[in-house]
Parts: sequence; structure tokens; C-alpha cells
Amino acid sequence: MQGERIGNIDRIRENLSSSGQEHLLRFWDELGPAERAGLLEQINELDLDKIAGWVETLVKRAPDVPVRHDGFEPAPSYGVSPATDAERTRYAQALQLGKELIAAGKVAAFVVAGGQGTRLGFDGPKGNYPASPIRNKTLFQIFAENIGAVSRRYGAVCPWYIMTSPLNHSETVSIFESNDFYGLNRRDVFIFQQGTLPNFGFDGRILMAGKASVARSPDGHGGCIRALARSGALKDMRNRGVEYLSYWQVDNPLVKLFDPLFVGLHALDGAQMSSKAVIKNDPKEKVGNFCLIDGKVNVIEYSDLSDELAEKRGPDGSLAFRLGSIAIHIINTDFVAKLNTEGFTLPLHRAVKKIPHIDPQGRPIEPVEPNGVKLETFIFDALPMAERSIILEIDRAEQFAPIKNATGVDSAESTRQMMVERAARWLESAGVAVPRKADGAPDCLIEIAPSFALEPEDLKPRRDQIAAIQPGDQVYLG
Ligand code: UD2
Repeated sequence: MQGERIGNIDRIRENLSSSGQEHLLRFWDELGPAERAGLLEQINELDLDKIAGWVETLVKRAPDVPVRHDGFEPAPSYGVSPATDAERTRYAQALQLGKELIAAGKVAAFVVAGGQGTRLGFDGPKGNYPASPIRNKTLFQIFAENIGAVSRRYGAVCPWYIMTSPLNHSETVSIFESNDFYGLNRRDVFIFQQGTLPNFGFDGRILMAGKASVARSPDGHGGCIRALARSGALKDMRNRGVEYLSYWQVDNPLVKLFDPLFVGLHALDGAQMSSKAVIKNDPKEKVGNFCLIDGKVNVIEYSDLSDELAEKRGPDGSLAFRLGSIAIHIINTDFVAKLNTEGFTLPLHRAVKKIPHIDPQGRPIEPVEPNGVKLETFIFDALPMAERSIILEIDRAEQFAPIKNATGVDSAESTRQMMVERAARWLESAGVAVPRKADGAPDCLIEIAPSFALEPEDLKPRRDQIAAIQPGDQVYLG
């Protein structure tokens, strides 16, 4: 096979040449057999038929996407709690159905963890970041404990699918192995890699990371649609009878995995892909905006929503476009399979970046200014491809505290604080007194392990296992 491919080098050179990428073989004569094979493998992965088009429409210049002013309206949503009798009945039915689906093993956890996490400046997979306020449990451990607790509660197998990328796959696998899969059955944890897309210089030429390697980066969280199918994860789900994926991003330790209400509302409405939303903190908060276009739910990035629309308010004074996307979805496995059989593509988005590469003489270059373009796809672009899609509003303080930055907003520090505040509220709702400072913040550290409580209602029956809390205490409930 290898010999055959190398024998075809002239044909490969021709193909590359017709899409303006013949320089990828510039160092061919200097390479040994293993390097040649590796490079051909990478070239083989390139979608050469499409690359010339991408270069013209996305790489050499930004696409002409005008800031939108019309053609869409705010998307409807289910509120945090039901507001009418009819809604109360619906929510109760949904809750029951969701619990049945989880207990029947029809729901799996699915985290996307292939990103680079550059903003955090953390070395290694972001899931290995220590996040909990007292025990410093990593994000992966928090999720694993959640999954274990849900599985015990429902007496069901709750498989966990984890998408990594070539940047962090082997490290992620070793982290799970060296932690003995955090007590989960390793047969129920499926770690697979997403694909990559080449990185371009502004002239449209693919950059080379080395003499035998193409500069590439993960193809975005939208890459999961294809990777689920290619990796065999979808087949594994089918074998297990999994019908719904509970999708989330690796940076949010407050996420409520296997939320029976969300699963149930989605299933009752016959939806294929649904979303949780928060009410935006301010009109231009940097989250996607849920909108309806031609009756379909879409997410419009904050940068694509005009100031006028972002500021628009309804008669009650609330923002018209108030629902922010927090990247938590239910996705049907059938929907993923269907997308994969229909010559599927998600739109590509362009990001201008500093991309390390080698120059034509083979010398390494570490750019100080942005020098090229990375392309990626976004999972929420699959929403309008669903026939039905619901949105459930959630209380941000309960379910959303992403760790994105080293300090300040959405940092490890703000997330820890939110974890402590949530634990304090849960304890108070169970009748436990929590010392608070003059500004209302808890005057103690509290960490509740998922095995102790998955939701506030779990605490009341355990009330007598919780000692009185004094100011300055560190209280770990596990
Ligand atoms: C995302 C959303 C934003 C909001 C926010 C909530 C986009 C463009 N914006 O912002 O609207 O919902 O999250 O926290 O998505 N990932 C991969 N492979 C990749 C790229 C990313 O697995 O190739 C994962 C990554 O590991 C992380 C997640 O996707 O779990 C989000 O990536 P991000 O940090 O780039 O998203 P962000 O914060 O720009």
C-alpha cells in the first residue's frame, strides 16, 4: 500500500498542483520512508477538491457576511419553571419520560474536549484542569463522578463518549488510564479523535509545520458529527440502544448531565437537536444568540448581531434576543447518522491566528503577528438541519460556570466561587445554616461530591450527616 502510494507520487504532485498546494512536497527528496509515508497520510486527509474554493472564499479574504438586520426573530423557549397549568402538566410528563429514558440506557454523555484551551494557558488537556474548590478535582473527575452517580441512581449503564483531537488524544487516554477511569467501567468510556483541517497562509497556501508535516488544527466542535460516525462511536451507541446524546463542553463543571426534564421535553416534542439557554447578562454578551430563521432555530454569533437588534427590547423591557447559547444540547443519534449520509457539510468559519510553520528553506518560524487562517465548524450550525428543536432556559447560577480564562470573568476562580455558592444554596434549601459574609458571599468553602447529592432535593434526607458549619470552615460532603 505504502509502496503503491509512493509510486503514485507524480499523480499526487499533479493533484496538489491543481489546487495550488504542490509546495507540500518541497522537501520530499530529503525525507526517509517513514516520513514520506506520514506526509502522504496527511495529504490524503486533505479535501483537495474543496480547498481551492475555500482559499478563494474564506482564506484570502473574509467572507462577505453582512451584519444581519432582518429575516429572523427571537426563538421561543421553555422557561426555567412552568408558568401555566398546561405547562406544569407538560413539565411533569417530560420529567417522567426523561427519567424513563435514562433508566432504559437510551441516553449517553458526550463531551467535546478536543480544543486547544489557549486562553487558559494550561498545559495539557483542559479536562485535566483542577476545578473543584476543596479537593481540586479535575473537570474529568467531576464529570466521571456525576456519570457514576447518575448510573447508580437510575440503575442504568450511562456510557460516556469523549471527543479529543490529535493535539490531546494520547494524553487524554493516559490521564484516564492512570486514574483508573475514575471508578467508571472502562468499557463504558469511549475516547475518540476528531478530524483536522489544514492551516493556510494569507496567500492561500497550506502552511507546513515541518518538512514532513502539514500545519493542521482540530476541525471545530462541529467536527464531532463526522467523528462520531468515523470513529465507530455511533455504531457502539446503536449496539447499546443509545438514542440521545447529552452534549456539553469540557469547560463547564456545573453542567447538569442527564437532565431528565431536558431529555423529556426534547423527546416529547419529537425534536432531533435541542439546546439549553441562559438569559444574557447584557445585550452584547459574548455568546451565540438563539433566533428563528424560516421557522428553524439558529444560533447567530454575537459578532453577527447588529447593535440595534442586540439592544431591541420587548414591551416588558426585556431583551428581544435574550437567549444565549451555552453549548449544551441533546442530539439524537439518528440525526447524527442522517447528517452523515446526506453528503453532509457544516459551514466553515474562519479565524485569523498566529500559526507556527517552516519557511521555504525549512527554517522554523514563530510568528509574532497573525500570519494565517484556521478553519473550523460549529456544532450549533447543525440546529437548522433538525426538523424540530426546542430550547430550555436554565438558571445560570445552577448550571453554567465555564472556565475559559486564567483570571477574571469565566476563570477558575469565578467558577470555584460559583460552585461554593451553589453548594451553599443547596444546603440552605435543605435547612442547613451557612455562615455568610457582610456582602452575602458564603464565609466558608463547601464542596458537594456528585455521589453525595446530584440536586438540592438529595440533601434533605442526608441532613443529619452534615455537621454545623462555622465561619472559615472547609466542608467536603462526599
Ligand atoms: C463557545 C460558543 C459560545 C458559547 C460558549 C459557552 C462557539 C463559537 N462559541 O465559545 O457561543 O456557547 O462556548 O461556553 O462555539 N472543541 C473541540 N474541538 C475543537 C474546538 C473546540 O472539541 O476543534 C471543544 C473545546 O474543547 C471546548 C468547546 O469545544 O470544550 C468550546 O470551545 P471554545 O472554548 O473554543 O468555545 P468558546 O469559549 O469560544
